[in-house]
Amino acid sequence: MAQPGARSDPLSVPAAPAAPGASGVTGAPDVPGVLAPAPWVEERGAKVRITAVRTFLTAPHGCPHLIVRVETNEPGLYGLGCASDPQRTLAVRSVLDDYLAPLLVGRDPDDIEDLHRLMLNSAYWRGGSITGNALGGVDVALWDLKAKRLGAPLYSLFGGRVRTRADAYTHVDGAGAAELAEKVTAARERGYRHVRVQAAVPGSDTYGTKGDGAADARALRRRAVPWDSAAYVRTVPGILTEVRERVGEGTELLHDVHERLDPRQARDFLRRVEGAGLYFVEDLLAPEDAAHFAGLRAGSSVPLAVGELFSDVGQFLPLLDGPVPVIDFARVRIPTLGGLTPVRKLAALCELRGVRLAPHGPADVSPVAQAATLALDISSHAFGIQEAAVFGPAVAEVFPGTVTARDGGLVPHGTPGHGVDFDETAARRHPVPEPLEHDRWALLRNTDGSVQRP
Ligand code: GCO
Ligand code: MG
Repeated sequence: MAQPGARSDPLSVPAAPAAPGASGVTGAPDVPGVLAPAPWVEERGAKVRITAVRTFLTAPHGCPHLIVRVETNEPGLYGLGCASDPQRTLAVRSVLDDYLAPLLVGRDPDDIEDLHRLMLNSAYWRGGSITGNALGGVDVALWDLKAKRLGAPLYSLFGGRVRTRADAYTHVDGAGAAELAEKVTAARERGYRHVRVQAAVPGSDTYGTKGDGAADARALRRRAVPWDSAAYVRTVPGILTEVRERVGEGTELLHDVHERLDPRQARDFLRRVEGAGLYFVEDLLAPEDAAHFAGLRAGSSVPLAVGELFSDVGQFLPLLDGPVPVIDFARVRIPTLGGLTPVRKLAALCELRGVRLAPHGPADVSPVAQAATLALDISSHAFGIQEAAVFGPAVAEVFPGTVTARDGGLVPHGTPGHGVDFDETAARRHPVPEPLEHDRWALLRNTDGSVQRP
């Protein structure tokens, strides 16, 4: 792909070397290049220091992944994080290469809380997925590094295991109830007890529509077919209800609206889908309409999962507040929310408020982020259900240790750190696509020609 900023190496950009004495900080001669080290660093006499924060782009299954490697002066000791934001990959990479790497080189990697606050403050302005993913990539790498230093699996640092496996859901999509019920049954036979079901809507572009032949595929790529909310609300609840009738009880069915309804349509959708016995409906509304979740909860008993588009854990607070929370599942995406450090705090609050975690984990979350998420799932009483991507052999080659679902669940390896490594040589065989090639959903329009807001 094109490499803006004239990067010399298409895959790896080393951090700018710290100029000795560049900080001009007196009293910290053993921390060359570090601007204002933490006051206790000298006192502690820490031997391990960050020597580089490197970023790598790779797309072994077509979706761009941005991997962060925090390296140290101790031979072989490094941590790996995932900063993958498929919609803003290069901007996140710039935050890492141009801002966070120079800030971090020379520092003691042990003080994760301190470094997280320092990185957050360095942006001055708050929020946004670009800062969030960059921070999230470094944060997970620091946790991985700390666990490796201690020779412990990451979940041990979070209090240890509270379960042996994280139940996971897989995806099926298709044209109608008969086809979908067959696919749910097939997923069930592969061991999944939780299945997300997306149904095609005739005449409307939506998730679950693969198109029929090359002409359809081209139209879908251009998003030439509009999104039709009214048809979606009329059609999908009935299909989900029929799928439930066909598969019977015992398999949990989930559905993702991808934030594509307005509050009035969302109320109507919930009313129509009551009989489908869903495990949850995900993201009925765009984040801008989040104030309406209280009304949805008051009018329906269908469990709600919310938050995939949030880029700050604070956005969950109004939904968890009040006499009773208005959501059932917090849909956390660990890279976007700034990593494990803030998400663990949110998880603790969810536990206290009786809300479950339903971490985001489709194929745009790399195996590194998946493994970090799994460490939280396995150690938190708030855990509810994990979305699990099905990664192919090319992904497992780039990411040795990739966890794959078995019997409908994910089990961490128990090796030090989060347990997933990164093969730089294999990664080079999978260049990332051009920036606008990946996600064409942004081009989607409504039947009246207006832009469809996710
Ligand atoms: C999910 C998500 C994905 C998103 C994707 C965007 O629940 O799995 O909604 O389907 O579309 O993460 O990059
Ligand atoms: Mg989603």
